[in-house]
Amino acid sequence: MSVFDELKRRGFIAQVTDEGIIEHLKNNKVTVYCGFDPTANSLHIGNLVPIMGLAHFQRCGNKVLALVGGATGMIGDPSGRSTERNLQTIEKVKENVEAIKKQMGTVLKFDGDNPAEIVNNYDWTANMSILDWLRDVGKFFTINYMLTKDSVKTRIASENGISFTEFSYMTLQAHDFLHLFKEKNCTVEFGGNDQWGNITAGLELIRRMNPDDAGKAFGMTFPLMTTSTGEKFGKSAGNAVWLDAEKTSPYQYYQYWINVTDEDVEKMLKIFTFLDVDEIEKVVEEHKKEPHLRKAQILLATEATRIMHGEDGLRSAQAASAALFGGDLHGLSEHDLLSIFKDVPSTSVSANDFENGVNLTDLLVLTKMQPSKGKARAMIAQGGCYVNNEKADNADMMLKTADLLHGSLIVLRCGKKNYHLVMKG
Ligand code: 545
Repeated sequence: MSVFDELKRRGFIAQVTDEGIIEHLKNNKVTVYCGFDPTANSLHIGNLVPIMGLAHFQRCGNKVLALVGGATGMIGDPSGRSTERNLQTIEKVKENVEAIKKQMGTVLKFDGDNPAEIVNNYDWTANMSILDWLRDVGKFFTINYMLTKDSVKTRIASENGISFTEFSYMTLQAHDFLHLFKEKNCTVEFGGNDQWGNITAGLELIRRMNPDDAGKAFGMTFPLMTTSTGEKFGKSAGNAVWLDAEKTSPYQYYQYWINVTDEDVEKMLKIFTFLDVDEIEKVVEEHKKEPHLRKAQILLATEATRIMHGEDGLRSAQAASAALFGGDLHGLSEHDLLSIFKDVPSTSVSANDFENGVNLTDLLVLTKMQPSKGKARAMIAQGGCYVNNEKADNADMMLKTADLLHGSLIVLRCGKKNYHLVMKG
C-alpha cells in the first residue's frame, strides 16, 4: 500500500498542494521532511502526530529527514501565534536540539536499512551573510506574496504588529525546502496545517529558482488535533503531556491515554498506534457494545506507552495503575505514588513518632478514616483495613519507620476505595 493511502485512512491528511502527490508517492521511494523548532527541551504528545506520520513514510520504504531548527529556532515561527516570541539564547537552542534528537529515536528508526536522518538547518544557514540572503533568497519573494500569508495577516491586524525578524521566518523555512530538494532530492514537506503557509512558500521558492522544477515538489499537511471535550489536545489539567519520562512519568502518560473520551478514542488509535486500521475498527465496534470496560482506551494506552517508554515503561505504568485497585505498592517510585494518590487526603506524623512506632488503631482515628477506636478495631477485625495495600490483621500493630515507602509515606486504605496518605512530616 502506498503511504498516501495509509496516511489517508488513518486521518493524517488535511491538505495537499497538488493531487499529483498521489502518483508521486505510489512507489514509496521518495524523500520527505518535517521540521521541529527546538522551542523546548522535550517534545510533547502534540509533536508526536508528525513523528508518527514520518514513521509511516519510513515503514512504507520512503526516506525520512527529521529537521531540527537550530537556525529557525533562533528566530521564531509566527504561524498560529498571536504575539511575538521571546528570543531564545543560542545555548538553550543547542541544548534543546540534543534533547529532541534523542526523543525522535523512540519512534523513528535511525539504524538498519532505510534509516531516518536528522538534519539541522543551522548547518546550511548560519554561515550565510545577510547580503547573500537578501540577494539569493529575498529576491525571490515579493512582499505582496508574503503579505498574503495568514501568519502575517493576523499579526499585522493585531495591536503589536510583527517584527521584521518573524516576518522573515518563512524565507528561512522555504530555503530549507529548496536546500533539501537540491541536496537530498527531498520532494515532500510534511507538517501540521499551521505550516501550510511556510510549506507553500518553499514550493514558491523552488519554482521561482528554476521554473523547470515546478510541480516536482509537494506539500502535505495533517489536521491539528482537537478533542471532543474542548480541552487543548495534549494537555492534562492544563499541563503538557511530555514524551520525556522525567517530565511525564510512564504512569501519567498511560493515564492520559486511558482518559481519552469514547468520541476521540478511534481517531487517536489511528494516529498514535501502529495497529492495523481494520483491527482498530474491530476493537472500536466491540468497545461500543461495552463502553464501560474501556477496551479501546486500554489498547490505546498500552500501545502508545509501549511505543514511547518500551516494555519496561509499560509494565511500570500498568503496575502503578493497578495500585489504585489494591495492587502491590513496593515496586513503585515515590514520584508515581505521589501522582497516583495526589487527590487522596493526607496527614503528617512526625519522624519521631515513627521512630517510637504509631499504633494503627490510633492512626485510623487520627486520620479520621474511622470515627472511634472501637470502629477502627472492628474494621481491622473484619479484614477491611490495609497498610500499603496489604491487609492488616492486628489492631495493635505499630507502624515504624521501616513501614514508610521510600522512607516517607504510608498508604492506608479502609474498604475498597477509601485511601489516606500518612506522610512523615
Ligand atoms: C522549521 C524549519 C523547516 C521546517 C519546519 C520548521 C518548524 C516549523 C514549526 N513547526 C512546529 C514546531 O513546534 C515546536 C516543536 C517542539 C520541539 O514551527 N516552522 O516546531 C510544529 N512542528 C510539527 C507540526 C506542527 C508544527 O514541529 O508541523 O504543525 C505541530 O503539529 O506546529 O524547514
